[in-house]
Parts: sequence; C-alpha cells; structure tokens
Amino acid sequence: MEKRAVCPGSFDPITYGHLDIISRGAKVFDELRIVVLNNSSKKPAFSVEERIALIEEVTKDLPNVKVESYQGLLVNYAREVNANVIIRGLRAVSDFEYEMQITSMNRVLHEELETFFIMTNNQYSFLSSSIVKEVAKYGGDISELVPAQVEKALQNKFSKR
Ligand code: COD
Repeated sequence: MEKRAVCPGSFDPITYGHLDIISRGAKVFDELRIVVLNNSSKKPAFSVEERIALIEEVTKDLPNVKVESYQGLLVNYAREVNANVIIRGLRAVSDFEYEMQITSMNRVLHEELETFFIMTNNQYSFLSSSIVKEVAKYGGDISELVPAQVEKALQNKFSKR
C-alpha cells in the first residue's frame, strides 16, 4: 500500500527551512502532499495561489511531492486524501508547546492520525517566514534563506508598498 503523508503549513512564503523538511520527508514516504492551510492567528502576505505557485516551482525536482490548498480543518483534509501521517518540523523548544497543542487536538479530532516531527537542520534553526519577510521588507539580503524565485517574489511584494 502506498504511504502518503501530509505536510501542512502557511508557507507564507516557503523558506529553505520548509524545503529541508519537505525534501527529507519525501525520502521516507511514497507521496508527500504539501497543503497550504489557513492559520487563523496569522495574516498572510501572499495569496494562497501565490504561495502554491512558489512551492510548486521550488519543489519541481521532487517527483513524489504534490501541492494543494484546503479551506477547513487539517484532519478533514487528511481524511479526504486518505493519509494518516502528518509531518511537522521542530526548530526549538519554543515550537514544542504549540506543536504539542495542535497535535493533541488533531488526535482528538482524528484518532488514527499520527504526527511525525523532523528536527530542523542546525543551519535553519532560526529561520521562519516571518523573519524572512521582516528582513526583505527593509531590503536585507535573504539569498541564503529562501530560493531565488521566492527572493524575487518578496522583493516585488515589498517594492509595491
Ligand atoms: N526548520 C524546520 N521546520 C520549519 C522551519 C525551519 N526553519 N520553518 C518552518 N518549519 C516547519 C514548521 O515547524 C511547521 O511544521 C511547518 O514547517 C510549516 O510552518 P508554517 O509556519 O508555514 O505553518 P504553520 O505553523 O502556520 O501551520 C499551521 C497550520 C496551518 C498547519 C494550522 O494552523 C492548521 O492546521 N490550520 C488549519 C485549521 C486546523 O485544522 N486547525 C486545527 C489545529 S488544532
């Protein structure tokens, strides 16, 4: 049976930290579905379509990775695509409490659903979409933090403001 996992997130925008988790997850599962979801505590800079287009571009060399968006609960998406593994990344102790909370809630809502955590690569342990947006906004160099296409998209976004 094909083993499918889901990698959920806001991806606003995708960074090398996300890509590291995605490429490592894609080696372990037959198929990895990246799903762009709404995190109600964040106000996104990029539309869902823009986020998907960037993810598709930077994962085009990973043949078993597919990208989608979903409106609603992650557990319902997982049921719809017949996946019972969620992949999340862990950067620091500060991620733990939040991850524990959503993992526990997701298991209440869907008891077959397992969440697997991949520890960040040390190189990216400080990296988040928010930090990248902050640096880009003030014209800092983000070339080591995001792929070139994402860097360009951020420059376009912030130069229009
Ligand atoms: N190194 C390693 N991992 C990283 C790095 C890095 N540098 N940067 C990000 N990651 C990991 C994150 O830890 C996370 O696992 C993943 O990449 C995505 O990160 P984000 O920040 O893009 O995504 P989040 O945390 O905003 O995603 C939250 C969801 C959108 C998944 C969540 O809000 C959700 O499930 N929403 C749908 C509604 C729902 O079901 N809610 C119920 C939850 S209780």
